[in-house]
This record gives sequence, structure tokens and C-alpha cells, in this order.
Amino acid sequence: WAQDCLVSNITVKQDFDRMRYQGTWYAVAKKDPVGLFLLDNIVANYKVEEDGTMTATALGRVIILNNWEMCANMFGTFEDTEDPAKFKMKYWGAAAYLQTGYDDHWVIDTDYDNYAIHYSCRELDVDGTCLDGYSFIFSRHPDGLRPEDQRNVTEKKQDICFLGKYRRVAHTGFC
Ligand code: ODT
Repeated sequence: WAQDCLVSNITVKQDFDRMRYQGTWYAVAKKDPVGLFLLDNIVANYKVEEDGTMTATALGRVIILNNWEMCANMFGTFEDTEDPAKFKMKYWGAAAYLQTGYDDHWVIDTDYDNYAIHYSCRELDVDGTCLDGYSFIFSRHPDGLRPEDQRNVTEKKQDICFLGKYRRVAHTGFC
């Protein structure tokens, strides 16, 4: 079986349950996009609003204007699509000089209690593979993934064609 790496063939979490996904997730690894933004100390907090809309906040260390280091306070609202695990994320920062954008936000896999694999392709290549994308590996535990989840996470990194492209995300208490 050879992987074709077509974005349209990437599978996401079946019957994604946004209620169970709520709460705090610590980024333990990240595949960066072009124009890298969040560096480390990245923590996301998801919530389902009373009308059912999923929203999130994220904190993370960033460097803006070339050498100003700060903790970015980011907000996102999620638009539903026909697939419950695929969203469009509109995001912005607490301050005007932070990044804004509109990205795909797919939940590739999660067990809700320990790990999650996020995926976003920003730019499709002409052949249908991802030209520019990013991905977060999240854990419910600030010290990282449980050993029993690592195999599955590695498998999923391969499924989304990002295996070998991740870096570890440090948590030093900066944010
Ligand atoms: O860091 C990068 O290089 C790309 C990521 C930029 C998007 C950051 C915006 C976060 C908005 C708040 C939402 C929180 C949910 C986060 C989950 C994962 C990815 C953003």
C-alpha cells in the first residue's frame, strides 16, 4: 500500500464529539506552516457555546516584529462543515498586531481523554497534495503523551504525510 498524500483522501475522526473535545489541550509537537507563528508554550482551550458553536482560545509564545517576544492570546470560532470533524477556523489575536486568518481545522484522531491530532492544509498543490500546512499533536497531560498513545500518533502523522516534520513543543511556563 502506497500513500498518495492527497488531502482529499485524509481520513478524520469518525463521529467527532465536540462536547467531549472541550477543555484544555497542551501542544506537545507541531509541524509548522510557512510563516511560522506559535513557537512553544502552546495551550488550547476548546468550548462549545450554548448555541452549539465550537470556539477556542490559544496561548503561545510568538516573536513579532522580528525580535519582540511575547505571549499571544488568540481566539477562534469554528464553522461547521458536512463532516463533524472538519471545521473552518476563523482566528484573531487579542492585539491587532497578532495574526488573523481563516484555516481548515480537522481533527484527525482523538480519544478525548489523552491525545488529539489536528491537521490544517492552508494551500493545496496542483497535484492535490498539501503544499503548505500545519499540525498540532495535543495531549491532555502537560508532560506529554502517554507511552501507549505514541504508536497510534506516529501512525496518524504518517497518514497525513507529515511524519518526520514535527518538532517538540516546549512548556517552560512562559505563557
Ligand atoms: O502557529 C502557526 O504557525 C499556525 C497556527 C496559527 C493559528 C493560531 C490561532 C489559534 C486560534 C485559537 C484557537 C485555538 C485552537 C487551536 C488549535 C489548533 C490550531 C490552531
